[in-house]
Amino acid sequence: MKMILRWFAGGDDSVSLKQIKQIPGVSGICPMLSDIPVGEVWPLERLMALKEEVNSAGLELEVIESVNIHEDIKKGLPTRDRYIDNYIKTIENLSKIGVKCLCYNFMPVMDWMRSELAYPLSDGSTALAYDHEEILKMNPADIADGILSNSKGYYMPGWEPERMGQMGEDIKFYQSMSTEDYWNNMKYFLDAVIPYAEKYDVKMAIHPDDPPFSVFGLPKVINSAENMRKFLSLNTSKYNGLTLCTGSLGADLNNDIPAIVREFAAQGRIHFAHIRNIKHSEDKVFTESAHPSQCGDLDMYEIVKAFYDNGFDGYIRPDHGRMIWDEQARPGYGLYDRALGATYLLGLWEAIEKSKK
Ligand code: DNO
Repeated sequence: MKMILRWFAGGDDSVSLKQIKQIPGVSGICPMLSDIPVGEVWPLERLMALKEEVNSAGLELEVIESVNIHEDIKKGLPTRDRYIDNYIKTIENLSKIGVKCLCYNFMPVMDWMRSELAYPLSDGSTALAYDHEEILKMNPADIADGILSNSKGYYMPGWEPERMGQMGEDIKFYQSMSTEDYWNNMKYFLDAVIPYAEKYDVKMAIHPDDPPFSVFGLPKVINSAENMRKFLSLNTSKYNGLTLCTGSLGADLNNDIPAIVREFAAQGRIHFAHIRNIKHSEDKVFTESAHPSQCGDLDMYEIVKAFYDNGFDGYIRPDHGRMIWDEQARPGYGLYDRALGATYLLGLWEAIEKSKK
C-alpha cells in the first residue's frame, strides 16, 4: 500500500510539493494536467517535465487523477473513436513516465456535485456539503456558477468552464438516453482501451458516481455493489478496476462500505482508494467530516481493515479535507486536514498490520 495526496500542477495549488513531502508516510502524489482540453492527448514532454518536478521534490508519480473522458464517448457519438484513440495515446505517454494507475470517471456532464463548498461546522471549520432538496431547487447552470465562483480562483476538477457552457444541452441529451445505452457506451470504451492499459501496464481505476443517486434524471452507474459487479464484468481484465471512494459510495446509506471493500479487494480489482468520512443529518443530506470514525458515519477502522485483510496493495489517498486553522485553499484540497487524514489512516494501517503478527 502506498499513501499519496492529490496535487494540482502548474502553480494551481496552495499546497507545495515540499509541504507534501513533509507529511510522514506520504510517498507520492496524483496530479493531472488540467489545462489540456478534455479529449486531447497529454503531451509526453509535459508529462516528463511534471515527473521531473515531482521526483525532484522526493515524491513519486505513479498515479494520475484524472484523465477525463470526452462527452462524445459517453454519448456514443460516431466521433468517439477519435477521442478514444487520443485516450489510448495518453495512456501510452503516461506509461512512459512510469505511471501505474489511472483514476477516471464515467459520470455524465458533471463530475462530483455539492450544494455548498464552505459549509460551517460546529468546530469553526468549513466543509463541502450536500443537500438534495437544495440541489433540486437550483438549475444546473446555477450549481456550476456556485462551484466556480466559490473555488477561490482554483481550477475545480470536473467543472471545466468550457464544458459547462454545453451543460444544458448535454443534460437534455442524457435525459433521453436509456441507462442500458449508457452502459453500452461504457463497454465500448473499456473494450477499446483496456487492451492498451494491459499492454502499457497502467491500471484503470474508475471513480464512483458522486453523489451515487440520480440528479436531474442523469444516468448513474458506479454507485452500488451490484452495479460495480456489473461494471467489472463488462471487461474482466484486472486492468479494468476501481477507485474505491468511501465518501462517494457512503452518501447512499444502503451501501455497506466494508463489505464492498472486502468483495472487490479480494478480487484484486481495487487499484486506488479515496478514503474520507461523511456525516448525514438525514437521507441525502450530509457534510464531509474529518476522517476519524468518531466524526462521521463511516467506521474507518473496519474500512481500512477490509483493505488490509484482503491483500490490498494499491494506492490510498485521504480524500477531501475540511478547511481548518484558517487555511485558504481549493475547497476540499487544503493541506492540514488531509495531512491529518493521511496520518490517521497510516496509524490505522500500522495498528492493524501489527495486530496480525
Ligand atoms: C472529487 C474527486 C473526483 C475525481 C474524479 C475522477 O474531488 O474525487 O473529482 O477526481 O471523479 O475522475
